[in-house]
Amino acid sequence: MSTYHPLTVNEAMAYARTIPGYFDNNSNLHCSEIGDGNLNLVFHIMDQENHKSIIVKQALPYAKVVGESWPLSLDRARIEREALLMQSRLCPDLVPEVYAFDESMAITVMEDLSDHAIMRKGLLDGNNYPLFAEHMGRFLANTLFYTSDLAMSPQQKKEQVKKFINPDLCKITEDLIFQDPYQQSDNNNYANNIADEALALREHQALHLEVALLRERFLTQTQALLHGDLHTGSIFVTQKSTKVIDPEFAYYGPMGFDIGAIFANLLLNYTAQPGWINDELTIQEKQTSLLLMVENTWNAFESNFRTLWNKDIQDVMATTPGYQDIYVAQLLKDTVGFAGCKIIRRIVGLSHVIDIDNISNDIARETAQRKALSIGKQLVLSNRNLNSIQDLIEIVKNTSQVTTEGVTYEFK
Ligand code: SR1
Ligand code: MG
Repeated sequence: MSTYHPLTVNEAMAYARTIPGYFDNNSNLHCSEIGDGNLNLVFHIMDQENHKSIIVKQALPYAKVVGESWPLSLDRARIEREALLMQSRLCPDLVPEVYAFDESMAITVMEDLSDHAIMRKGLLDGNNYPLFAEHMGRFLANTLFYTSDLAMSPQQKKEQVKKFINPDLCKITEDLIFQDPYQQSDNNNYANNIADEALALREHQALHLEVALLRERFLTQTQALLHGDLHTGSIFVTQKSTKVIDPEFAYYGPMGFDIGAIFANLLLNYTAQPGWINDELTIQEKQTSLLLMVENTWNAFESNFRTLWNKDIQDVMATTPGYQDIYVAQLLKDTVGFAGCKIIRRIVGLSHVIDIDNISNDIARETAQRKALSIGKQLVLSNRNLNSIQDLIEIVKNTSQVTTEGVTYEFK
Protein backbone atom coordinates (compact mmCIF):
# COMPACT_ATOMS: atom_id res chain seq x y z
CA MET A 1 0.00 0.00 0.00
CA SER A 2 1.12 3.62 0.48
CA THR A 3 3.15 5.36 3.17
CA TYR A 4 1.75 5.12 6.65
CA HIS A 5 -1.37 7.03 7.60
CA PRO A 6 -4.33 6.02 9.78
CA LEU A 7 -7.05 4.40 7.67
CA THR A 8 -10.52 5.84 7.28
CA VAL A 9 -13.49 3.45 7.26
CA ASN A 10 -13.67 3.76 3.45
CA GLU A 11 -9.96 3.06 3.02
CA ALA A 12 -10.24 0.01 5.28
CA MET A 13 -13.06 -1.30 3.07
CA ALA A 14 -11.07 -0.61 -0.10
CA TYR A 15 -8.08 -2.40 1.40
CA ALA A 16 -10.25 -5.39 2.38
CA ARG A 17 -11.34 -5.79 -1.24
CA THR A 18 -7.70 -6.31 -2.25
CA ILE A 19 -7.25 -9.37 -0.03
CA PRO A 20 -7.21 -12.42 -2.29
CA GLY A 21 -10.08 -14.88 -1.94
CA TYR A 22 -12.23 -12.73 0.31
CA PHE A 23 -14.45 -10.02 -1.14
CA ASP A 24 -14.89 -9.08 -4.78
CA ASN A 25 -15.36 -5.63 -6.26
CA ASN A 26 -19.12 -5.98 -6.27
CA SER A 27 -19.50 -7.11 -2.65
CA ASN A 28 -21.84 -4.94 -0.62
CA LEU A 29 -19.51 -4.24 2.31
CA HIS A 30 -20.19 -2.62 5.65
CA CYS A 31 -17.33 -1.39 7.84
CA SER A 32 -17.23 -0.05 11.37
CA GLU A 33 -14.30 0.91 13.60
CA ILE A 34 -14.79 -1.15 16.75
CA GLY A 35 -11.47 -0.66 18.56
CA ASP A 36 -12.18 -0.24 22.27
CA GLY A 37 -8.61 -0.93 23.42
CA ASN A 38 -5.94 1.57 24.33
CA LEU A 39 -3.72 1.54 21.27
CA ASN A 40 -5.12 0.59 17.83
CA LEU A 41 -7.75 1.03 15.16
CA VAL A 42 -9.83 -2.11 14.61
CA PHE A 43 -12.14 -2.28 11.58
CA HIS A 44 -14.85 -4.91 11.30
CA ILE A 45 -15.70 -5.45 7.64
CA MET A 46 -18.63 -7.57 6.55
CA ASP A 47 -20.14 -8.58 3.25
CA GLN A 48 -23.82 -7.85 3.90
CA GLU A 49 -25.05 -10.52 1.48
CA ASN A 50 -23.15 -13.61 2.61
CA HIS A 51 -22.08 -12.34 6.08
CA LYS A 52 -18.43 -13.15 5.39
CA SER A 53 -16.34 -10.91 7.62
CA ILE A 54 -12.78 -10.01 8.57
CA ILE A 55 -10.90 -7.77 10.98
CA VAL A 56 -8.41 -5.16 9.75
CA LYS A 57 -6.28 -4.01 12.65
CA GLN A 58 -3.98 -1.01 12.32
CA ALA A 59 -1.46 0.22 14.88
CA LEU A 60 -1.47 3.95 15.59
CA PRO A 61 1.87 5.71 16.11
CA TYR A 62 0.85 6.78 19.62
CA ALA A 63 -1.10 5.43 22.61
CA LYS A 64 -4.75 6.13 21.73
CA VAL A 65 -5.73 6.15 25.40
CA VAL A 66 -3.38 9.10 26.14
CA GLY A 67 -2.93 10.85 22.80
CA GLU A 68 -0.13 11.88 20.45
CA SER A 69 2.03 12.98 23.40
CA TRP A 70 2.80 9.27 23.98
CA PRO A 71 4.46 8.06 20.75
CA LEU A 72 4.67 4.31 20.09
CA SER A 73 6.63 2.45 17.45
CA LEU A 74 4.64 0.92 14.60
CA ASP A 75 7.04 -2.03 14.71
CA ARG A 76 4.63 -3.51 17.26
CA ALA A 77 2.34 -4.48 14.34
CA ARG A 78 5.16 -6.67 12.94
CA ILE A 79 5.82 -8.10 16.40
CA GLU A 80 2.13 -8.85 16.92
CA ARG A 81 1.92 -10.59 13.54
CA GLU A 82 5.07 -12.65 14.13
CA ALA A 83 3.88 -13.62 17.61
CA LEU A 84 0.47 -14.63 16.22
CA LEU A 85 2.14 -16.77 13.56
CA MET A 86 4.41 -18.38 16.16
CA GLN A 87 1.45 -19.09 18.48
CA SER A 88 -0.50 -20.43 15.54
CA ARG A 89 2.28 -22.93 14.78
CA LEU A 90 2.26 -24.07 18.42
CA CYS A 91 -1.49 -24.13 19.12
CA PRO A 92 -3.40 -23.36 15.91
CA ASP A 93 -6.84 -23.78 17.46
CA LEU A 94 -6.20 -21.14 20.14
CA VAL A 95 -5.41 -18.02 18.08
CA PRO A 96 -7.10 -16.17 15.19
CA GLU A 97 -5.94 -16.91 11.67
CA VAL A 98 -3.86 -14.17 10.00
CA TYR A 99 -4.95 -13.60 6.37
CA ALA A 100 -2.70 -10.75 5.26
CA PHE A 101 -0.56 -7.87 6.43
CA ASP A 102 0.98 -4.64 5.25
CA GLU A 103 4.21 -3.76 6.98
CA SER A 104 4.40 -0.08 5.95
CA MET A 105 0.79 0.58 6.97
CA ALA A 106 1.13 -1.43 10.23
CA ILE A 107 -1.94 -3.45 9.22
CA THR A 108 -2.79 -7.05 10.09
CA VAL A 109 -5.85 -8.70 8.57
CA MET A 110 -7.27 -11.56 10.58
CA GLU A 111 -10.15 -13.85 11.35
CA ASP A 112 -13.27 -12.18 12.73
CA LEU A 113 -14.17 -13.72 16.08
CA SER A 114 -17.52 -11.95 16.53
CA ASP A 115 -19.17 -15.29 17.26
CA HIS A 116 -17.05 -15.36 20.45
CA ALA A 117 -17.32 -13.08 23.49
CA ILE A 118 -14.49 -11.20 25.15
CA MET A 119 -13.79 -13.24 28.30
CA ARG A 120 -13.98 -10.18 30.59
CA LYS A 121 -17.45 -9.34 29.27
CA GLY A 122 -18.56 -12.99 29.32
CA LEU A 123 -17.60 -13.32 32.98
CA LEU A 124 -19.49 -10.14 33.84
CA ASP A 125 -22.53 -11.55 32.03
CA GLY A 126 -22.35 -14.50 34.43
CA ASN A 127 -21.22 -17.12 31.92
CA ASN A 128 -19.06 -20.15 32.67
CA TYR A 129 -16.36 -21.33 30.33
CA PRO A 130 -15.72 -24.99 31.14
CA LEU A 131 -12.83 -25.42 28.69
CA PHE A 132 -11.01 -22.18 29.50
CA ALA A 133 -8.55 -23.64 32.02
CA GLU A 134 -7.66 -26.59 29.81
CA HIS A 135 -7.23 -24.38 26.74
CA MET A 136 -5.21 -21.69 28.49
CA GLY A 137 -3.06 -24.27 30.28
CA ARG A 138 -2.19 -25.74 26.89
CA PHE A 139 -1.67 -22.31 25.29
CA LEU A 140 0.73 -21.28 28.06
CA ALA A 141 2.63 -24.57 28.13
CA ASN A 142 3.11 -24.73 24.36
CA THR A 143 3.98 -21.09 23.74
CA LEU A 144 6.28 -20.80 26.75
CA PHE A 145 8.05 -24.15 26.48
CA TYR A 146 8.70 -24.19 22.74
CA THR A 147 10.00 -20.61 22.59
CA SER A 148 12.45 -21.11 25.47
CA ASP A 149 16.03 -22.40 25.76
CA LEU A 150 14.46 -25.69 26.90
CA ALA A 151 13.35 -26.44 23.35
CA MET A 152 16.06 -24.98 21.08
CA SER A 153 19.76 -24.19 21.03
CA PRO A 154 20.93 -21.01 22.79
CA GLN A 155 21.96 -19.60 19.38
CA GLN A 156 18.52 -20.19 17.87
CA LYS A 157 16.90 -18.67 20.91
CA LYS A 158 19.00 -15.53 20.72
CA GLU A 159 17.94 -15.11 17.07
CA GLN A 160 14.35 -15.20 18.30
CA VAL A 161 15.05 -12.72 21.09
CA LYS A 162 16.42 -10.29 18.44
CA LYS A 163 13.18 -10.49 16.44
CA PHE A 164 11.03 -9.64 19.45
CA ILE A 165 12.83 -6.63 20.94
CA ASN A 166 9.85 -4.42 21.83
CA PRO A 167 11.14 -1.41 23.83
CA ASP A 168 8.14 0.94 23.57
CA LEU A 169 5.58 -1.61 24.69
CA CYS A 170 7.88 -2.97 27.40
CA LYS A 171 8.29 0.59 28.69
CA ILE A 172 4.51 0.82 29.14
CA THR A 173 4.64 -2.27 31.35
CA GLU A 174 7.80 -1.21 33.17
CA ASP A 175 6.23 2.15 34.05
CA LEU A 176 2.56 1.33 34.54
CA ILE A 177 2.98 -1.98 36.36
CA PHE A 178 6.36 -1.92 38.04
CA GLN A 179 6.87 1.73 38.98
CA ASP A 180 3.99 4.23 38.87
CA PRO A 181 1.76 2.63 41.55
CA TYR A 182 4.67 2.95 44.01
CA GLN A 183 5.37 6.64 43.47
CA GLN A 184 3.58 9.91 42.70
CA SER A 185 2.90 9.81 38.97
CA ASP A 186 0.66 11.69 36.54
CA ASN A 187 -0.15 8.28 35.07
CA ASN A 188 -1.85 7.10 38.26
CA ASN A 189 -5.62 7.18 38.32
CA TYR A 190 -7.75 6.58 41.40
CA ALA A 191 -10.61 8.30 43.19
CA ASN A 192 -10.13 10.27 46.39
CA ASN A 193 -11.90 7.71 48.55
CA ILE A 194 -8.98 5.27 48.13
CA ALA A 195 -6.22 7.88 48.37
CA ASP A 196 -5.24 6.28 51.70
CA GLU A 197 -4.58 2.99 49.87
CA ALA A 198 -2.51 4.72 47.18
CA LEU A 199 -0.44 6.46 49.85
CA ALA A 200 0.07 3.15 51.67
CA LEU A 201 1.39 1.64 48.40
CA ARG A 202 3.89 4.48 48.06
CA GLU A 203 5.17 4.01 51.61
CA HIS A 204 5.35 0.20 51.83
CA GLN A 205 9.09 -0.54 51.69
CA ALA A 206 8.77 -4.34 51.97
CA LEU A 207 6.36 -4.25 49.03
CA HIS A 208 8.74 -2.06 47.01
CA LEU A 209 11.52 -4.59 47.56
CA GLU A 210 9.43 -7.45 46.12
CA VAL A 211 8.24 -5.29 43.19
CA ALA A 212 11.86 -4.31 42.47
CA LEU A 213 12.84 -7.99 42.34
CA LEU A 214 9.92 -8.81 40.02
CA ARG A 215 10.71 -5.76 37.87
CA GLU A 216 14.27 -7.02 37.56
CA ARG A 217 12.99 -10.33 36.21
CA PHE A 218 10.79 -8.49 33.70
CA LEU A 219 13.72 -6.33 32.59
CA THR A 220 16.39 -9.01 32.34
CA GLN A 221 15.03 -12.56 32.03
CA THR A 222 14.67 -13.62 28.39
CA GLN A 223 13.05 -16.91 29.34
CA ALA A 224 10.38 -17.33 26.63
CA LEU A 225 8.32 -15.44 24.05
CA LEU A 226 5.50 -13.91 26.05
CA HIS A 227 2.13 -12.69 24.87
CA GLY A 228 2.92 -9.77 27.16
CA ASP A 229 -0.62 -8.50 27.89
CA LEU A 230 -2.64 -11.63 28.59
CA HIS A 231 -5.63 -10.17 30.40
CA THR A 232 -9.23 -11.34 29.99
CA GLY A 233 -9.80 -8.58 27.42
CA SER A 234 -7.22 -10.30 25.19
CA ILE A 235 -9.08 -13.62 25.16
CA PHE A 236 -12.17 -14.47 23.11
CA VAL A 237 -14.32 -17.36 24.34
CA THR A 238 -17.35 -19.53 23.71
CA GLN A 239 -18.37 -22.61 25.66
CA LYS A 240 -16.19 -24.68 23.32
CA SER A 241 -13.52 -22.40 21.98
CA THR A 242 -10.81 -20.08 23.31
CA LYS A 243 -8.82 -17.65 21.14
CA VAL A 244 -5.99 -15.48 22.38
CA ILE A 245 -5.67 -12.16 20.55
CA ASP A 246 -3.57 -8.97 20.60
CA PRO A 247 0.03 -10.08 21.29
CA GLU A 248 1.48 -6.66 20.46
CA PHE A 249 3.30 -6.57 23.82
CA ALA A 250 5.10 -9.80 22.89
CA TYR A 251 8.77 -9.96 23.89
CA TYR A 252 11.19 -12.40 25.50
CA GLY A 253 10.51 -12.23 29.23
CA PRO A 254 9.77 -14.31 32.34
CA MET A 255 7.15 -17.03 31.77
CA GLY A 256 5.30 -16.24 35.00
CA PHE A 257 4.34 -12.82 33.65
CA ASP A 258 1.82 -14.33 31.19
CA ILE A 259 0.43 -16.85 33.66
CA GLY A 260 0.19 -14.17 36.36
CA ALA A 261 -1.71 -11.87 33.99
CA ILE A 262 -4.51 -14.39 33.59
CA PHE A 263 -4.71 -15.06 37.31
CA ALA A 264 -4.74 -11.33 38.13
CA ASN A 265 -7.71 -10.74 35.86
CA LEU A 266 -9.67 -13.73 37.16
CA LEU A 267 -9.01 -12.46 40.69
CA LEU A 268 -10.07 -8.92 39.81
CA ASN A 269 -13.34 -10.41 38.60
CA TYR A 270 -13.51 -12.41 41.85
CA THR A 271 -13.23 -9.26 43.97
CA ALA A 272 -15.83 -7.52 41.79
CA GLN A 273 -18.53 -10.20 42.14
CA PRO A 274 -20.37 -8.64 45.14
CA GLY A 275 -20.70 -5.44 43.07
CA TRP A 276 -22.59 -7.27 40.32
CA ILE A 277 -24.73 -9.80 42.17
CA ASN A 278 -27.05 -9.34 45.16
CA ASP A 279 -27.61 -12.93 46.16
CA GLU A 280 -25.01 -14.18 48.65
CA LEU A 281 -25.13 -17.79 47.49
CA THR A 282 -24.59 -16.89 43.84
CA ILE A 283 -21.65 -14.67 44.78
CA GLN A 284 -20.06 -17.59 46.58
CA GLU A 285 -20.70 -19.94 43.66
CA LYS A 286 -19.13 -17.50 41.20
CA GLN A 287 -16.14 -16.87 43.42
CA THR A 288 -15.59 -20.60 43.99
CA SER A 289 -15.74 -21.21 40.26
CA LEU A 290 -13.21 -18.40 39.57
CA LEU A 291 -10.77 -19.84 42.10
CA LEU A 292 -11.21 -23.25 40.55
CA MET A 293 -10.44 -21.72 37.17
CA VAL A 294 -7.18 -20.31 38.56
CA GLU A 295 -6.26 -23.66 40.09
CA ASN A 296 -7.22 -25.67 37.00
CA THR A 297 -5.35 -23.31 34.67
CA TRP A 298 -2.19 -23.73 36.72
CA ASN A 299 -2.62 -27.51 36.91
CA ALA A 300 -3.25 -27.76 33.15
CA PHE A 301 -0.24 -25.56 32.49
CA GLU A 302 2.03 -27.53 34.81
CA SER A 303 1.04 -30.95 33.52
CA ASN A 304 1.29 -29.91 29.84
CA PHE A 305 4.61 -28.14 30.47
CA ARG A 306 6.12 -31.16 32.22
CA THR A 307 4.87 -33.46 29.45
CA LEU A 308 6.45 -31.28 26.74
CA TRP A 309 9.65 -31.10 28.77
CA ASN A 310 9.85 -34.88 29.17
CA LYS A 311 9.15 -35.37 25.47
CA ASP A 312 10.99 -32.54 23.70
CA ILE A 313 13.72 -31.16 25.96
CA GLN A 314 16.75 -29.99 23.93
CA ASP A 315 18.95 -28.63 26.70
CA VAL A 316 20.99 -31.60 27.94
CA MET A 317 21.79 -30.01 31.29
CA ALA A 318 18.08 -29.44 31.91
CA THR A 319 17.58 -33.21 31.99
CA THR A 320 19.47 -33.34 35.32
CA PRO A 321 17.13 -34.94 37.89
CA GLY A 322 15.58 -32.33 40.16
CA TYR A 323 16.07 -29.41 37.74
CA GLN A 324 12.54 -29.55 36.31
CA ASP A 325 10.98 -29.42 39.79
CA ILE A 326 13.05 -26.38 40.80
CA TYR A 327 12.22 -24.66 37.50
CA VAL A 328 8.45 -25.22 37.88
CA ALA A 329 8.50 -24.20 41.55
CA GLN A 330 10.15 -20.89 40.56
CA LEU A 331 7.56 -20.37 37.81
CA LEU A 332 4.78 -20.58 40.39
CA LYS A 333 6.46 -18.00 42.63
CA ASP A 334 6.98 -15.64 39.66
CA THR A 335 3.38 -16.17 38.55
CA VAL A 336 2.04 -15.20 41.98
CA GLY A 337 4.27 -12.12 42.26
CA PHE A 338 3.38 -10.87 38.78
CA ALA A 339 -0.32 -11.54 39.41
CA GLY A 340 -0.13 -9.33 42.50
CA CYS A 341 1.58 -6.48 40.58
CA LYS A 342 -1.02 -6.70 37.84
CA ILE A 343 -3.91 -6.52 40.28
CA ILE A 344 -2.47 -3.44 41.99
CA ARG A 345 -1.88 -1.52 38.75
CA ARG A 346 -5.50 -2.03 37.63
CA ILE A 347 -6.75 -0.28 40.78
CA VAL A 348 -4.46 2.75 41.13
CA GLY A 349 -2.66 2.91 37.75
CA LEU A 350 -3.49 4.41 34.37
CA SER A 351 -5.56 1.64 32.88
CA HIS A 352 -8.36 -0.05 34.85
CA VAL A 353 -10.77 -2.95 34.29
CA ILE A 354 -14.52 -2.63 33.79
CA ASP A 355 -15.09 -5.55 36.19
CA ILE A 356 -14.44 -3.04 38.97
CA ASP A 357 -14.84 0.42 37.43
CA ASN A 358 -18.33 -0.32 36.12
CA ILE A 359 -19.73 -1.38 39.51
CA SER A 360 -22.48 1.20 39.91
CA ASN A 361 -22.71 1.22 43.70
CA ASP A 362 -19.99 3.48 45.14
CA ILE A 363 -19.50 1.49 48.32
CA ALA A 364 -19.41 -1.87 46.52
CA ARG A 365 -16.85 -0.46 44.07
CA GLU A 366 -14.65 0.89 46.83
CA THR A 367 -14.88 -2.39 48.74
CA ALA A 368 -13.85 -4.32 45.61
CA GLN A 369 -10.93 -1.95 45.05
CA ARG A 370 -9.72 -2.30 48.63
CA LYS A 371 -10.09 -6.06 48.53
CA ALA A 372 -8.22 -6.30 45.21
CA LEU A 373 -5.38 -4.19 46.61
CA SER A 374 -5.26 -6.32 49.71
CA ILE A 375 -5.01 -9.54 47.66
CA GLY A 376 -2.52 -7.97 45.26
CA LYS A 377 -0.25 -6.86 48.09
CA GLN A 378 -0.42 -10.25 49.79
CA LEU A 379 0.52 -12.02 46.55
CA VAL A 380 3.48 -9.73 45.94
CA LEU A 381 4.69 -9.91 49.53
CA SER A 382 4.46 -13.68 49.76
CA ASN A 383 5.50 -14.70 46.22
CA ARG A 384 8.90 -16.07 47.23
CA ASN A 385 7.38 -18.27 49.95
CA LEU A 386 4.64 -19.91 47.90
CA ASN A 387 4.99 -23.63 47.26
CA SER A 388 1.72 -24.70 45.67
CA ILE A 389 -1.21 -23.27 43.78
CA GLN A 390 -3.28 -24.11 46.85
CA ASP A 391 -1.20 -21.55 48.80
CA LEU A 392 -2.37 -18.86 46.37
CA ILE A 393 -6.01 -19.94 46.74
CA GLU A 394 -5.68 -19.79 50.54
CA ILE A 395 -4.27 -16.24 50.40
CA VAL A 396 -7.23 -15.11 48.34
CA LYS A 397 -9.79 -16.85 50.56
CA ASN A 398 -8.19 -15.49 53.72
CA THR A 399 -8.21 -11.88 52.55
CA SER A 400 -11.52 -11.20 54.24
CA GLN A 401 -10.61 -8.10 56.20
CA VAL A 402 -8.27 -5.16 55.92
CA THR A 403 -7.67 -2.28 58.33
CA THR A 404 -6.56 1.08 56.95
CA GLU A 405 -6.05 4.13 59.16
CA GLY A 406 -8.02 2.57 61.98
CA VAL A 407 -11.02 1.64 59.78
CA THR A 408 -11.70 -2.08 59.35
CA TYR A 409 -13.20 -3.19 56.05
CA GLU A 410 -14.87 -6.60 55.96
CA PHE A 411 -14.97 -8.37 52.60
CA LYS A 412 -17.18 -11.07 51.21
C1 SR1 B 1 -1.04 2.86 27.50
S1 SR1 B 1 -1.62 1.25 27.31
C2 SR1 B 1 -2.32 0.78 28.83
C3 SR1 B 1 -2.52 -0.66 28.97
O1 SR1 B 1 -3.33 -1.18 27.94
C4 SR1 B 1 -2.81 -2.42 27.51
O2 SR1 B 1 -3.80 -3.36 27.35
C5 SR1 B 1 -1.77 -2.82 28.52
O3 SR1 B 1 -2.29 -3.57 29.57
C6 SR1 B 1 -1.28 -1.50 28.93
O4 SR1 B 1 -0.59 -1.53 30.16
MG1 MG C 1 -4.36 -5.20 23.90
